[in-house]
Amino acid sequence: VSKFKIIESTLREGEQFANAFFSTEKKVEIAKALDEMGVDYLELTSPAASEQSYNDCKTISNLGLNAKILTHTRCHMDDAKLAIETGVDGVDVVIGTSSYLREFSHGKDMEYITSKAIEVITYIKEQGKEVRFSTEDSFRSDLVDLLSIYKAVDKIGVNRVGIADTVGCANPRQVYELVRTLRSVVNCDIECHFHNDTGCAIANAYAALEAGATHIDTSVLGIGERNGITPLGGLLARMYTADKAYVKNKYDLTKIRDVENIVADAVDVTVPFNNYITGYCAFTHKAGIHAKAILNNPSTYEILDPTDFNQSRYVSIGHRLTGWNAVKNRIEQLKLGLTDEDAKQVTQKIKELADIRPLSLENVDVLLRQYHSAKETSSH
Ligand code: HCA
Ligand code: CU
Repeated sequence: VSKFKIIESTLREGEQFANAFFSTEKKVEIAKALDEMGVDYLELTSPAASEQSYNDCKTISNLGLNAKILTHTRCHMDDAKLAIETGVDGVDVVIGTSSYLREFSHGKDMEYITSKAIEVITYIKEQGKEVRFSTEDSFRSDLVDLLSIYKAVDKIGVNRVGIADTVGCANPRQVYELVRTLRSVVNCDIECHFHNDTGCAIANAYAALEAGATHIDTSVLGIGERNGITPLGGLLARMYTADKAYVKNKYDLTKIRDVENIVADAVDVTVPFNNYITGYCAFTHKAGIHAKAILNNPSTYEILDPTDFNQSRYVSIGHRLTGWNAVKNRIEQLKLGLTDEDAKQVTQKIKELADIRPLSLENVDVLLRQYHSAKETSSH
């Protein structure tokens, strides 16, 4: 699982998010920020979508970023030609293969799809560019159809084949099985794209990697069509947990928050409270028992080390679940020099007050200081 590549699709799938409208300047800013983080590829909206989309592919290809620049097109020669004109490093080609898409979208049969795929892939390769071929709605496509088309494109030298859970219906076990099967049929790399309609987008990405996939599509904060896809931050959290050294070495994890802020701002949303790594409570510890252990050794209740992500840990103490060890720690931070017995007493006071209303850290500090000075006065 440790070796994997990220195809960052905020500038393609992310543009399909309800609120997204990216100016050229904003795209450039996002592209640079993602590049600094070290993502392997940036995927851009098809140049066939609009004139600005076409120009933006050119602009971003010319930035001289480390990340490879891809654009994402339908499986059409016209689109492929436009893509090549823009100077991108590669093209992610997609076509629908499920019966839904064949009936209600493009209306083509598998024979036609296969011959088109071969024509388009051959052309892109002849231009010296990287090419991926993916089937939209893979999990509701016929397995025999899928494997035969992937086999055909692998044989003519496609760089990657892609699996897409377009509607977010797949679960990790199904993903593992499909990728495993595909792994035994093709030699090329395998890219996976997971929508999050039913909450499996990160778990599915992980299962895909376990089964032999090599590339995962992400977007910042998971933005995309409907409720989006595998979020970049969440995938990094998952992969950090699987192989910390590899992930820390390859990606600049301290930049996640900046990238998310740029994108959140651009699409007019706030970072969710429970977001992976950057949600406001992602490193807040509350229960007295947790707080005590955290103060002794953070790993007791933290799988992610906040400092690796340039985040800080917060131990919350102004509430009824608080414990005297955490309160004592705050007393020490304030250099108030109270005894354990004092800490226990003042903790009881905090609990009494917090049963009526939650206290801010400032409220708690005032209480600790009052206790301290009351004690000083009485001892003189
Ligand atoms: C879409 C297309 C896509 C493509 C994924 C891919 C999907 O429906 O907008 O290229 O692998 O989810 O199927 O985003
Ligand atoms: Cu998608």
